[in-house]
Amino acid sequence: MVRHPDAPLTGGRAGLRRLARWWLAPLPAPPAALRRGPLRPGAFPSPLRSARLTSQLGIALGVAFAVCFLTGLLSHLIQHPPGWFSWPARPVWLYRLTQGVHVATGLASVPLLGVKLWSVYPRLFTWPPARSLAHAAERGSVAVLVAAALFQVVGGVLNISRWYAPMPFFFTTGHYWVGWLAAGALLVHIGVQLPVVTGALGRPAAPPPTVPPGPGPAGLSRRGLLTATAAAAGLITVTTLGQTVRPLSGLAVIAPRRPGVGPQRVPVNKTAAGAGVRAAALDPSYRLLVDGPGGHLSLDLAALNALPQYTAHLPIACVEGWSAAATWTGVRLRDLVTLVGADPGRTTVLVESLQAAGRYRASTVAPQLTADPLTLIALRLGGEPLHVDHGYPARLIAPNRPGVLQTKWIGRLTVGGPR
Ligand SMILES: Nc1nc2c(c(=O)[nH]1)N[C@H]1C(S)=C(S)[C@@H](COP(=O)(O)O)O[C@H]1N2
Ligand SMILES: [Mo]
Repeated sequence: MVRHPDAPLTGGRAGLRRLARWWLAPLPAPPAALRRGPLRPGAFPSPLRSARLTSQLGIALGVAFAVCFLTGLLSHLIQHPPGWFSWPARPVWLYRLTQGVHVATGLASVPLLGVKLWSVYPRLFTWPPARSLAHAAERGSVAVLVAAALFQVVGGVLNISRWYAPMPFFFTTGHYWVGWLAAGALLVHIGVQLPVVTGALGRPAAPPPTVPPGPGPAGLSRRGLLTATAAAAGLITVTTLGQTVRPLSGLAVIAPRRPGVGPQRVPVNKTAAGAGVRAAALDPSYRLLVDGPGGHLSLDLAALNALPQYTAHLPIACVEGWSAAATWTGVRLRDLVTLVGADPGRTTVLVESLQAAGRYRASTVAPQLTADPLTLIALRLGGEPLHVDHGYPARLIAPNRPGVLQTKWIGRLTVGGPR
């Protein structure tokens, strides 16, 4: 289409230009009488704050958040697998590693986020609060990022401390969706701040500020602050890794679980009493029901013990970041599946607990894991019958599987059950 040279700019481009002008137009100045307290000029004199410090902390925090987000997303996919996703059964310790890294990077973010927020919080009192609508929107996106980051870190710490009272919502769902919110807000933030970061890190560090004469302690240097922050992040990581890595267990002073502490030297998340299954689990008339396309079995403990027994050395790897390896003995799931006339490599198994209610009373085993020789209906732990808190009379233990899916106190197996 040929436009007449004298025709006025109409439609699309002119409209966009008008929109941009409106968006970037200076807003009226707020009354100067409001400039008191933290809003007055020079309210935050610390010479430690600089674009360079904030940039360095931001990069460290960005890396920690990215690793934490990706490992968290992985954990979500493993627990709620969409059709395109499959999680391998080997190496048996992979989930232990990825979830340990998720919790460790989340905890390392606590001091990083604290110091980062300290380095920028004077900007809360920026004057004027909004120069333009674009500036206001940018500040709004930072508010979303800060709120989401705090929600994730505080919620995560409350969850691994098993202190659910301050969270009147289901933690896992909230943590998952706010994780996406934080990731999106972080991308916007990086996009907006990238020029500032490259500028601040591209030029040499500013010379140390000249200290005004007079008494007063020598201030902390930027390097000193960064070292202290890194040391705090490292210390938190080491002291929580101790809840998984046996040689570090003596250091696990802030971790809620320790390897080797618990019945049969394995930690417990939910006890039999807590799940309300103690009586049913200890009932001598216990039977494991197995329903399949070719038959139904009702097996008492003697019958289960009479089947071929296998031993596997597999970890319990809790989503809360602790994990413990143990030696389990019992019946292969695939043997039971074969007994009720199904092909283990082609069928899912719904594993249901004697526990009447609760989110983790049931789990589904995918075909690949059903056929795996290491997937056991365990009857023993470390050679002894399972402690009731570990799932006596029978519990599921499968390789490279999150702890929440290692169902305890099994009452029924439905072969070919819903995925
Ligand atoms: N029936 C049932 N099984 C369950 C749970 C539960 O609450 N109910 N908790 C799960 C969780 S969260 C973990 S981490 C493991 C822990 O197993 P352990 O207590 O033997 O260490 O059990 C899993 N099996
Ligand atoms: Mo767990």
